[in-house]
Amino acid sequence: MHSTTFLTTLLAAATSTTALQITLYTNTNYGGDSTTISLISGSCTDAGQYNDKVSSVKMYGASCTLFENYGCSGGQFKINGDTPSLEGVFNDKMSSVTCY
Ligand SMILES: [Ca+2]
Repeated sequence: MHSTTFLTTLLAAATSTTALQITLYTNTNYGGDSTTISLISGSCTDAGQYNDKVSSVKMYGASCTLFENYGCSGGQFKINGDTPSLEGVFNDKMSSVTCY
């Protein structure tokens, strides 16, 4: 009985950590075209049609690392909250992302 309760608790915790979403914007200050993508915690997600176009990001509590190339490789930039402008650091560079 104890082990069943423990497993249920673990599953609930695992499910909650996968509920990550971020919104990518093609302009600064959350302007231009945008897309909200769902992410699995710790997995790599490619930017698709937003490749090399992202200028601001909303995080909804997630912490993310942006990558310069597909497959979470190349240069990295870590963001821990909503970021109204990537200019001067990672503007129009993001090709993939990992969040926690
Ligand atoms: Ca890129």
